[in-house]
Amino acid sequence: MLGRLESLEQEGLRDLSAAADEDALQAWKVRYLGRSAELGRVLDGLRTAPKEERPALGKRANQVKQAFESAFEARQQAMAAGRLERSLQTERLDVTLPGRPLARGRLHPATQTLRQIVAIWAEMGFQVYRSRDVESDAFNFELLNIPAHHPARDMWDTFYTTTPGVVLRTHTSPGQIHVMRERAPAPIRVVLPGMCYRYEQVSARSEIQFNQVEGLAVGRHITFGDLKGTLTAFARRFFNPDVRTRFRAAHFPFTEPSAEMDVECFVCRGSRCAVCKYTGWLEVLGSGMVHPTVLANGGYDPAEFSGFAFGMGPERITMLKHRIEDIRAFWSNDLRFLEQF
Ligand code: FA5
Repeated sequence: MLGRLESLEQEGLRDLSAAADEDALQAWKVRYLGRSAELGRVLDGLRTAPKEERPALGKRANQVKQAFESAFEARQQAMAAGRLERSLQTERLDVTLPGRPLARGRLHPATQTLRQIVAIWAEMGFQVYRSRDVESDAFNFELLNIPAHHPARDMWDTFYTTTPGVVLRTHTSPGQIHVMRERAPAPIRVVLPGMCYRYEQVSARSEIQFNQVEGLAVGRHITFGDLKGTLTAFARRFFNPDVRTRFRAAHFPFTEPSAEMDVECFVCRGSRCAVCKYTGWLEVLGSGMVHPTVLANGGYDPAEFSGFAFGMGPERITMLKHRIEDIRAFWSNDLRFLEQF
């Protein structure tokens, strides 16, 4: 029996070194260390062996078992190390290769300007108020002191809808009436950003769809001086701290008096160039003191209340700031243009 143990050990170790893969290794384990393995039967047979041979036989059988177990473990580890080494070779990853850059989205230049404008007004205590793009003729015109057939309607070429009396707003000014009716008789300081639509010939300066930022302040003692001071403070924050402004008389039916604000041309600093059309000034916005009729339409008594309003176009301001010559670039979706911002 001792002889059989010797040959079993040699056979087992030889078979183990011939096991080429994980399946073969497991089959080997079942065969040499499993429940019905020959070694187990030898150990079971010890009971029937002559008494004086039993200690030596038992000792040898245990040695063979331990030899099998440690050889199995070593073989298993070697196989795992081999697998790892192979996968490191075949699935090699070069961590020094430069990554692929992610394409990052960005805000449209008009949106960037719109947000910048709104942020400055918010800092100056003006709340942001949104009103609808689709308006009634009453809000877009009549309540703003522009009755039907009034010649001033020519200033706003309108997209009419198939529903009589419903239009796409031509400016953000109808928002003034909405805010006043909601807040009267409390004081108001709001800005109203939003898209406007005009049935116009598209040109380098004019689009049929563009943004405006409306502003409205209503209170008991608001003067034209407040209008000038507030709009100049805005221009200083938006353009540069020592920009010069000028107010030119203008006409809007919903403000009286009305004025357009120009800023000193920041290309030539007032010394006249092609950007400012050799005037030294750039037009930035329309403004004025809220007309008494409009105050009354909004629910404020014009004998007690006064206010100022203004409207500016972020696309035109962006054009001035970045010297963009054609407004059509904003909506033509040309990435070469958009990616510059
Ligand atoms: C108005 O629309 C008045 N509602 C502004 C106003 C509000 C005056 C409150 C007084 C009190 P105007 O038509 O000038 O005014 O337009 C105001 C601004 O919108 C212009 O200065 C310009 O920046 C922009 N804008 C007007 N038409 C276009 C257009 N077709 N394309 C791009 N921007 C335009």
